[in-house]
Amino acid sequence: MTSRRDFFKLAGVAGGAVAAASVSRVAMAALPEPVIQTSPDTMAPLIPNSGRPYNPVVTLNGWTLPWRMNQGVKEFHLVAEPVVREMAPGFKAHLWGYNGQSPGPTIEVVEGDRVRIFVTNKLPEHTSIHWHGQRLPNGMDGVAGLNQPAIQPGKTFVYEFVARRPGTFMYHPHADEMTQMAMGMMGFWVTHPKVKNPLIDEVQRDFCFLLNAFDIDPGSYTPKIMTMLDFNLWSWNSRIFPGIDSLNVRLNDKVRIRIGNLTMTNHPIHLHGHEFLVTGTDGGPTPKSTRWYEVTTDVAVGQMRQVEFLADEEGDWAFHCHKSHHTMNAMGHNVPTLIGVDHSGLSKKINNLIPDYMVMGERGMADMTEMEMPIPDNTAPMMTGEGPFGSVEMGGMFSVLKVRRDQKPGDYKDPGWFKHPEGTVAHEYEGPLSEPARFKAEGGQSMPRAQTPSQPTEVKVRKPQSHSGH
Ligand SMILES: [Cu+2]
Repeated sequence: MTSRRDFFKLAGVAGGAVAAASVSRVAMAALPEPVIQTSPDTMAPLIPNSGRPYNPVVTLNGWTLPWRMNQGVKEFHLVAEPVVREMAPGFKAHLWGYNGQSPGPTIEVVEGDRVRIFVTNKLPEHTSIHWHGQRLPNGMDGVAGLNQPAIQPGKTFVYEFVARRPGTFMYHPHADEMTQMAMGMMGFWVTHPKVKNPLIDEVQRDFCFLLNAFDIDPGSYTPKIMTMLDFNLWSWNSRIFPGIDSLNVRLNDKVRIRIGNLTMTNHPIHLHGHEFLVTGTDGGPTPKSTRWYEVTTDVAVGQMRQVEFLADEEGDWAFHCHKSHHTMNAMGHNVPTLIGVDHSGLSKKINNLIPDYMVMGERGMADMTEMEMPIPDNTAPMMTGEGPFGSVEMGGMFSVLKVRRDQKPGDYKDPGWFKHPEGTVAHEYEGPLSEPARFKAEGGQSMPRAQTPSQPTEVKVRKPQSHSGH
């Protein structure tokens, strides 16, 4: 496995002229060494060492792919391959992705750059890459069968085009898409402006992540690819809360967050404590006359939204999808509760037919030991995340924007929990309670009904049982 440092040495990316000069002409003629990254941590921004300068993005729980310059062309090497992604601490999923991870690394270039991307297929089936949103020659658009032959297993294809317009883009397969995207194959692409653009402000922090979703039964490792809507893991960059890193910024930083949606439903993304402007979509920067302040923006399927705000309120601010099912993890959704049901011996029999089969125990999860395997050791609690005041009771698409006065410029380290100034935290009221004053005509109506039913009707809210219908 090649580390990023090794790659820099090999490719002369960070080493500058000295290292580049030491790379032989033979090496330069070959394709760049692929860089593999398996850590799920948010990597520091990749400061460009060659080509035009720009303020790099930070990919939540992800990283940016290093490149090499080859006679003025930025060369990248993506490897489509099976990966193991830690979706949250203690929970690993067997996905497909690029260069060791799902999603793949972020690709960052500058408007006007000529880009050459080598794509090696190490999957068991053919693939292709579509560069979602880009202006490019038709034969580079990556729809297998339509624009190019599919990339067969073991083969490497080359894509080459000029990044013609600045903005936020995505990449994903356009071959057996349903399987490959359900397995986690996708990545982010940012094209920075070449010169100062009146519609693109300079920011101090620039974050990006993809919205994606998986259907992985508790205790198993591989997503079910046929699922259309009823996913049980709603993730940002294939991570679920509390596995999603916080977005750490300095007080009064101007912050940009770029969000792409490659799930099969929309996600109203909501930020606490601040108002933001939607400054860009897949089509590029939005005209200033179309911008207004919001605290939630809906990111529809296949869309990208870029939001910007001034982080001028200190604290730990929740940042999440506003669909409450999407801030929960697996378990409990369509998993039958068998407490009180006698199924003694049943799971053992089923296990002979389906080795990975699991049922919930009749007295609780402890009965799982009947199967001579541990209770599901590869799942995430439905709602979790220990905060400074107790459980946050969230999962899925949830994170925290941490705004701190003493966060150093360019420092993305987690500053820990916010220390609230004295007297600024909601607390229990301990004084005397008076009787609530109620309306005299409580329960009455402005216009009385002509006929009164003999029995009053009372309905009970039934807790939702599945995700279907959204
Ligand atoms: Cu959502």
